[in-house]
Amino acid sequence: MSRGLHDKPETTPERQAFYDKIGPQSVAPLWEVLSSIVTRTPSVRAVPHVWKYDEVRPHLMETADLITAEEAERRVLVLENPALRGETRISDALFSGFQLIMPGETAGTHRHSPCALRFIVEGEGAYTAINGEKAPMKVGDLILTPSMVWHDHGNVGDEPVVWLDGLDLPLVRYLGPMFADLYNGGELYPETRTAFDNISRFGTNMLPIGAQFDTENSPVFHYKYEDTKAALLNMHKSGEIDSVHGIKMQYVNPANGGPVMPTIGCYMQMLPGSIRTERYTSTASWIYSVVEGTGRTTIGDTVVEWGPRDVFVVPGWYPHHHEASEDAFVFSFTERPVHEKLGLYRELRGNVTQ
Ligand code: 1HN
Repeated sequence: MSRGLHDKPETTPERQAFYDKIGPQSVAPLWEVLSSIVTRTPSVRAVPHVWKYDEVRPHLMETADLITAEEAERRVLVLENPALRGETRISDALFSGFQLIMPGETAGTHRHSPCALRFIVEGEGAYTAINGEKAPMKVGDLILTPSMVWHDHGNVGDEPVVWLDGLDLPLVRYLGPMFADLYNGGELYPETRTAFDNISRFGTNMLPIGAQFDTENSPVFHYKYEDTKAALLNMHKSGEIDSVHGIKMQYVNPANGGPVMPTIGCYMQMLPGSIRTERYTSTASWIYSVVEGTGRTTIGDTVVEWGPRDVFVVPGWYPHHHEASEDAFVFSFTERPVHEKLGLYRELRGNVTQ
């Protein structure tokens, strides 16, 4: 841990006796803790880690025999940061987990104040319905369920479907404003619009005349991988490659050009084969989910090897750089928009030291 504002004063017996005396009144000396709290640079609790899909998948498939999606409400295996076991989080501010839905199952309609994204990892034939509008899932698609929108999932296909959930749950728990309801005590929200309506209205570089927006959530809640990948591949043809990010695009809210939800930003990047990026260090944490390709990422002193469907976490202020062994497409999400809104965001590019 980096040194703080001052050297912690010695805890003499006389001082300890004083602290013991004042403790019962719920008061404590700041100078005993100041150096460990106000550090020169971030002291993040989460550690770098990779979850290999081939190792997690058998456990996930076993859950299908253990509990139904209905009984579980959401059949999710949480990706718990090894340094934060039991805290239901992948990084200090974010939640992530793999969710499984089997053919014929539904996961009922509910809503909650934490916002969520799903990034589709395996299978076809499932959907998420948002306020009664279905978003049919394909591998690599991004589907958003912003704060307090009604959502349910179903699988009308004939194979298991798995996606990665990402939520700002730890952040909302910390701040306090947690709210959640079941739709009509457990009913399914009725179908309101045809599938892909949100994309037609808001996701084709056009907006309905008179459109007005009263939230920071993107009115597009489904971003198809075929479109995302086509954009990155075409950009690659220009030959312009960012030394830190390769070719990296942010999914945006077409109403304001900002992140797709107020607390979570989502990105897709192409790392052309044999690239070695320069180091990137940011105050925010990043959760990466590999769609295609193989490579490795060095996060501080930790090296993680990755391939399709693997997930890894880069906690805040860890320098990291990527090496791709073949053309790779990697999705990521981050609480960076929160840092930016609070005026706390910082980043370093390359081998600068702080
Ligand atoms: C949730 O509602 C979903 O709707 C997924 O699919 C994961 C994790 C924590 C709290 C609520 C979903 C969740 C969740």
